[in-house]
Amino acid sequence: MGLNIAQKIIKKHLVKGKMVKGSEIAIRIDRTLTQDSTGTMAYLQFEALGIDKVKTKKSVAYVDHNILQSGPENADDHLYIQTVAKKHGIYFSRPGNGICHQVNLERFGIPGDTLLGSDSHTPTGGGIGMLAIGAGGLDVAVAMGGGEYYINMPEIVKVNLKGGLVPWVAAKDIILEILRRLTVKGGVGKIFEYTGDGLKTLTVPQRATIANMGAELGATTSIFPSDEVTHAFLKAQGREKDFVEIKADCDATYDEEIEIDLSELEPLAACPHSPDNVVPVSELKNIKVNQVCIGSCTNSSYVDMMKVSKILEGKTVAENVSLVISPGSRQVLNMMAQNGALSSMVAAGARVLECACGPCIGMGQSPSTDAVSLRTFNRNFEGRSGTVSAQVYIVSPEVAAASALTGHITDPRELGCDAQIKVPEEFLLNDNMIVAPSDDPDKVKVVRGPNIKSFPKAKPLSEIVVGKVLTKVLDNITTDHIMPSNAKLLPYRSNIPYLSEYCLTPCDKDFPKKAKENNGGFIVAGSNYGQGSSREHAALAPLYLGIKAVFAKSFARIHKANLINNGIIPLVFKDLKDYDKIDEMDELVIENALDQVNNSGVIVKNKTKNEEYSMLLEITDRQKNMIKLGGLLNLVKSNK
Ligand code: MIC
Ligand code: SF4
Repeated sequence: MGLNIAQKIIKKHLVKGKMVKGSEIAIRIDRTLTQDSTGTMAYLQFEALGIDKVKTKKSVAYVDHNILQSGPENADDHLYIQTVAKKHGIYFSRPGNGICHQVNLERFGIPGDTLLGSDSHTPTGGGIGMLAIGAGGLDVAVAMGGGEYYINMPEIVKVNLKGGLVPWVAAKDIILEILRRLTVKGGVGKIFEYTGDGLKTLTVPQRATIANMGAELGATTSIFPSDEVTHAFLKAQGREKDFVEIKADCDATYDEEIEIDLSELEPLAACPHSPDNVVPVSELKNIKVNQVCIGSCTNSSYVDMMKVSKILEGKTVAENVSLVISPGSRQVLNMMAQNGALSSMVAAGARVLECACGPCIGMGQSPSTDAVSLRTFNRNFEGRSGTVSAQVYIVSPEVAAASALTGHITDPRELGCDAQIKVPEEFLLNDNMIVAPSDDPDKVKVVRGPNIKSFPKAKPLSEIVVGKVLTKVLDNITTDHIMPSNAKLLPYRSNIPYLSEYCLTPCDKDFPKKAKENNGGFIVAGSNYGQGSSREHAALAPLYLGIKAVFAKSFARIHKANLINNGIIPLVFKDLKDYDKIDEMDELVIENALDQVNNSGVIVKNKTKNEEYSMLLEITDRQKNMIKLGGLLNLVKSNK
C-alpha cells in the first residue's frame, strides 16, 4: 500500500513503535531550532543533561523574540545563548538576522528531514516538505542530546486544494478558511498534508504561511510536498543541493480528507479574540483602524513585503493609523533596501522595525486603549498585544496594507489591479550573521547574567496527592493566559520565581497568592487547555507554585507534553458534567497515586463535597513512568 508524505518521513525516522494511529512512536530528530525566549531555558536544561556536543545533523539557536533591551536581562540572555551555543556545537543566528522560522526556511530547512523546535510555529518548515514539529524546551534539549522524540502517531488529514486563488486572495485566506471550518481544536492529534492540483499555484512562501498557521488548529504539524516549486525556491537560495523530491504515492491513503476550491475563497479576517473567529473582510468594511502591523513568522517573506510595498508606493498611511512593518529576515530587508521597496514603505509613512517577532509577542508597539489593530500575524488572543482592551484582527498583508491607506478595514479587491510579485530567481545570499560553533569548545566560557536562575525540578510522585482547587478556568485557555508574555515579562524567561508571580493572572489575579498560601494545589480547566505556544514556562511556573495536577475537559498537545515533562499530572474528566460539580477551594485527593497512575483512569475524591470523580489519564506508559519519577530530566537520567 502506498504512503503519504508524512508516513514516508516518519517511517524513515522511526526508532520505536508502529505507525498505527494514536499509538506512541519515537522518531529520530535531524535538526533542532530554538529561539531566545524559550532557548535560555532549553540550553539550561541541555547543560543539565551533561552532554558536551549536540548529536543532531545541525542545531541552530536564533535570537528574535526578546529584542527590546530596556535593561540588561535580554542582552544577558542573548550572550548566554551565544556562548552556550558556541561551546556545544550549535550555530547561532545573531540578533537582527531574522525570525527563526523565516531564516530556517531560507537558509537551513531540508525537505524530508525532521526538525524539532522550541516554538509552536516550527511547522513553518512544512512549507518545504520538512516534518517540522514544535515542542517544549526540554524535549528539544533531549533531541539535541541525541534522544528521540515521542508523539502519538497522528491522524493524517489530506487537504485537497483545487484550482487557483483569484486576485487579492492570499495564502492567509486559505488557512483562515480551514480555521473557520475546523476551529482552534480541530487539528489536535493530526498532521495536515496538502495535495491537489492547486498546489502548483502556491509558492514556497505561501505554503509556509499555511503550514505556519496550522499551529492555530492545534495540529501536530502541516506538510507540503517537495516538488518543482520547492526546487526553484532552494535553487534561488543557492541551496539546490539540498533539494530532495518528496511526494505522496499515487495510492496513498489518509485518515480524513477536506477539500478547498481556491477559486471560491475571498479575503478573510479572524476577529477578536481567536484565530478561528473568521468572517469575510467584506463584512467588516468601515471598521475604523488605529494600528496595522505587518510581519511575523506567518507573513514576512520577501514576496509579502514586496506586495505591501507596491500597495503603499506613492501613497500615504491614513492619519488615524500607525503602520509598523517588520521584515522577516535580514535577507528580506536587505533585498528591499537594494531594490528601493523599503523606500516606498518609508515614504508612505511606515514605521520599519527590526527583523524580529516584535509586536506579535507584545515586544513593543502595544496599541492604544480600545484600539482596533490589524495584524498579519497568527494569534489574536486577548491581551497578547500588550493592551488588554485592544481589538486585534488577523488578516493577509494585502488587507493590512489596503486598510493602512484607507484607515478602515478594506477589502483589497477595491484597489483594482492586483500587484503581481514573483519569487525571485536569486535571493541575496549573506550568512555573515550566522556564527559557527567553536572548534575548541574547552576554551569557550559560557557567560551567565545575574537574571539567569536555576529552573524548578519536579519531585517523584508521592503516594497521596492532595490539595485545594486554586482556580477554575473556562475553555480554550491559552499559554498566554497561563504564562503571559510581553515586553515587561519576557526578559524574565530565565527567572521562573519572578515569572510565577504572573502565572494565570489574566484569568485569576490572585492565583499565585492562593498557590503560595495553600502550598500548591490543583487547576480545573475546560477544553483545549494550554492552546497556543510551546512555552514550557506555562508548566514551569505552575510547577514552581506547587501545582500537582490539572483537571481539564481536554488539553492542547504541546502543553500537555510540557506538563508531563515537568511531573504535573494532566487528567481529563470522563464525565464532562463533573467539571460543573467542582468549586474553587474544594479539597481534592488522589489516593494510592503511585498505583493509580498505572491505570488509564484515576479516581479523584472531593473531600469538601464528599464526591468521587473518574478521570482519564490519557498518557503512554513512558509518560506514566515520567510522572512517577518526576519528569523527563529524571527519566533521561534514570536511563543513563
Ligand atoms: C508565540 O508565538 O506565542 C511564541 C512567543 O513564539 C511562543 C514561544 C514562546 O512563548 O517563547 C510559541 O509560539 O511557542
Ligand atoms: Fe515570533 Fe510571533 Fe512567530 Fe511566535 S508567532 S515565533 S512571537 S513571530
